Amino acid sequence: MRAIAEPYRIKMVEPIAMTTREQREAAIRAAGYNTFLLRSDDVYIDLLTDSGTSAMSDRQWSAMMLGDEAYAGARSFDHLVEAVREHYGFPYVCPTHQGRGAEHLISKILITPGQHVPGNMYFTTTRVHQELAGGTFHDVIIDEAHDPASQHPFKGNVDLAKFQALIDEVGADQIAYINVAVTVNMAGGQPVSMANLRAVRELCDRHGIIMWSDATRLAENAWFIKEREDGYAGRPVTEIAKEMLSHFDGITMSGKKDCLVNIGGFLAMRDEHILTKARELVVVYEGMPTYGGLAGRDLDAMAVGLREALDDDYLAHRIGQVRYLGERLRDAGVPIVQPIGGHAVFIDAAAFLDHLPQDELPAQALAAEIYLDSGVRTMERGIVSAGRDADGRHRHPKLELVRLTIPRRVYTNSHMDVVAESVIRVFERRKEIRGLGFVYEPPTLRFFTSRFEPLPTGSAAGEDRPEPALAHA
Ligand code: P61
Repeated sequence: MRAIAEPYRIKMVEPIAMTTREQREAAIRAAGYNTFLLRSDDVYIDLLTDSGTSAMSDRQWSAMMLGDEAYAGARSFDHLVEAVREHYGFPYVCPTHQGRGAEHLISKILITPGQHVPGNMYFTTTRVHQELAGGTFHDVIIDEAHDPASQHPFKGNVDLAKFQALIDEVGADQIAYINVAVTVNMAGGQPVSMANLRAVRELCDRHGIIMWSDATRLAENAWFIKEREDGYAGRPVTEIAKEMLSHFDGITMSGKKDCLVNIGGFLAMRDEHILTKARELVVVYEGMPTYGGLAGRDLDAMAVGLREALDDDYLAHRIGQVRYLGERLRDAGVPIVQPIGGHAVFIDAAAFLDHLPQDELPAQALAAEIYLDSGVRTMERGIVSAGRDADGRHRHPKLELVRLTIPRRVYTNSHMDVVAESVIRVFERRKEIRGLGFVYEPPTLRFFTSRFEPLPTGSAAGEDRPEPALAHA
């Protein structure tokens, strides 16, 4: 196979600082062992998220200079609408400050309290907004998605039998809509196949159910369809993406991912009534319907980035870079979620730290340990992220993961080498790693701001182990 180099050259650089082990020890202690609470200045390679961390192109920066900052009716809005119509195929757009702004609006619009919302695995902000609107989330993803070792090529697929069972149980009129994420973040950046989207559409049509999408990483999903699904190999991603989106009634979008911008999001849809309701709400929560909490320049940057993210050469490198890191880890025996996903490599922390029970927060502990080793910042995606159920008990997700998230167009494969070496080093001395306990826990989205402390030495599973000190508000 031929090497794939970055399909861009570097015109501006941002120096990053190296830190000493001593500095990192002080920094992680001050952050309560939560990588979200580290200062960016204390981080060497930042793989916390691919959200809002993309490098923009020269074309995006020049579009920003032409942004129209009129309070109402700005032409920057028209540019976004044109791009969405051309590439996503939706006639109507309502901008929001970021993805969760769009999730907030659509949850309020489509959910009547008491209704149910199936989806292909939960996402933190998505589920919170569904619950705040009075809905109940149901996971209808295929079982393979919960198994880190399963090699299923489309682990994001909806399990049609689970979806049908929910319809039979609660009745189609009690289902507000189905939310299909492309790709599925919490499953490891796993894609949904075109065949599955077609089948879900059929089921929705049969029962009169709205089919919505969290299209945050739609370009990456389209790339996987091109690579893995029969009949799509020779086709441009622009075509595949448009076909994917043709199955949906509308989408919520976090532009911070596959629109290659640092801030922004939107709702896009076919139904004028939903647009009218979105406009009524957006003026309350975000801003005028033509800017939705963004500056005109942000809308212009998003319109350009939306197109760039659908470029085949860009995606070949993007997905290739994530795979490069994943394969280095896998070849060294580090347990990771397979197949390697679109935006991140996910370490199976339960297998990596198999001496720690889930209640000792293995993924949180591993993220802290990787930071200590090299200054590489990663993110917990396990029991801490899953939060508590309605009865106040910890949810115990099947996946206990650490996410190494690759920002778009930011790092080179030399950075990936440094990351791989660090994780492998930590893996070699994994038995020394201790668990963590909560010392502060907020009531919602706790992973962002919780604080932890190391559990005492010798508190390994099976021994006399103190309960983590919980301070649930
Ligand atoms: C991330 F730790 N993702 O992956 P907003 N849908 C999907 C997302 O991935 C997503 C949003 C909606 C982030 C940022 C983040 O628990 C966390 O523009 C599939 O961030 O509002 C965001 O879009 C929301 C990190 C969000 C988290 C929630 O890093």
